[in-house]
Amino acid sequence: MSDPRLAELSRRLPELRLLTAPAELEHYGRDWTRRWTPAPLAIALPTGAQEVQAIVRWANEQRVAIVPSGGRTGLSGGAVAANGELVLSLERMNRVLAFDAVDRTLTVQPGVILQHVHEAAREHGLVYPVDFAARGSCSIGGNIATNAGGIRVVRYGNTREWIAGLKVVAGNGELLDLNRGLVKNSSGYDFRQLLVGSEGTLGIVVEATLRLTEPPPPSQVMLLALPDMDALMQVFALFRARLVALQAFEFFTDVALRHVLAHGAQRAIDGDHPYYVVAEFDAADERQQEAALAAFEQGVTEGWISDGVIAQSEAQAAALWRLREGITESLAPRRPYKNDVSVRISAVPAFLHEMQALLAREYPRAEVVWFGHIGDGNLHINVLRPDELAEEAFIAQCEHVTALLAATLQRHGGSISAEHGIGLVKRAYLESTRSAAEIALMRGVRQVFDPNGVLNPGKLFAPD
Ligand code: 2HG
Ligand code: ZN
Repeated sequence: MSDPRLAELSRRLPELRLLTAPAELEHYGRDWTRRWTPAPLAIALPTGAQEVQAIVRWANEQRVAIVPSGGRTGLSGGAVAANGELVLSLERMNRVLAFDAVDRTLTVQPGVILQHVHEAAREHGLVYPVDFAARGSCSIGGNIATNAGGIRVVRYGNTREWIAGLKVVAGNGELLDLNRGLVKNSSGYDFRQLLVGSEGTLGIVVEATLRLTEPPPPSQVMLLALPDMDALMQVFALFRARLVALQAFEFFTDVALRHVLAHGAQRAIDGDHPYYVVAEFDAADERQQEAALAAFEQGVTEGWISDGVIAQSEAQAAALWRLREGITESLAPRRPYKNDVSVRISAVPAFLHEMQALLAREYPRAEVVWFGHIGDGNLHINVLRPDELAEEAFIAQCEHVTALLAATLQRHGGSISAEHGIGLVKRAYLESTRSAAEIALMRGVRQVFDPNGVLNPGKLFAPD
């Protein structure tokens, strides 16, 4: 190790795996944003909490910044290391540690892939219900750091709802055991919840105890074609009122459909329709199935639904889901500029109209793809760079539009980040969602947890 700081780290932790080869720095230094050039100092791959603690203590002494790193599927630059940071990858801390049948909890290390959490829960006849398209590569630690949402929030809420306890190495090197799986704990500030969504700026999760629940009853998946934007929330209200229980209510536009079909998905409804919805709902018995059909027919009669199909098998259900879940991957080669915004569900119709007008005016040439978790008030906007525009000019244009979008969101009481986090991408717009007083308190909290600012500096808010 030619760098004396790394030599000192190796001296203290001779067993610690450290990587410094250029290909590894490149690989671990970026997430899915692909906007920054990775330039970490090195990659550390600890195998346990004590090693993480020793690394954080070393970082405080040597004043080296740490970027905690999971599956790096983030879309906000939260795991980017572009300034000589040590990437602390949790991928070797990937064991399921314990299941407790009485508490109905699963205790895992932070590097466990979400899909493995799902599988481990299922082995015990239960489910961990937070789910989204990156399940095969994102890690539970990253999910916690961003309070990940996904496709079943309508029914189950965000990651935060499912965290019974966390072990965390704070920025000052202390190991904290937060909430210990307690259902009731009225003993002051809940640091466990403070850590959820803190984007690696307060502490590093070294163990998580997750709540599990009963598997949902058998469900059905429906794809609907809608004639206009207003129909989205009309159908949502109808389905929520008439169906026994919605598990998911997702939407995408004809533009999104075009991309996902070009990427290999199968068309399920003929004709041109501007909006589509994938809905999944409990359909345990005939009564529930009939209720769904009746809701569908009412939507058709009202003129809110133009066409629809119900999956007749698991394979068909998966094919319908692919139309929604495949969108991000189908756009990835174009490296879209992304917004991930939310408003209260009741504010969606008014916000959508303003947003549509704004995007049409500001992006006369760029292709704009909308989709997302409309049932949670969460919209994803992916803007594709027109060929004639250079990357830098394109980003500048998108930043300008994002500032306008942030102002629109502020008027509607919304958020500039619904579920992807602020990271590097959205830190300039934090003030549109959080007040100056809140941000001052956030900075104060960070100062207490991480007095030397070694954890993920520059993410969430600009360095002091
Ligand atoms: C999704 O809902 C993800 O599919 C990704 O949150 C959204 O690519 C995006 O903008
Ligand atoms: Zn999403």
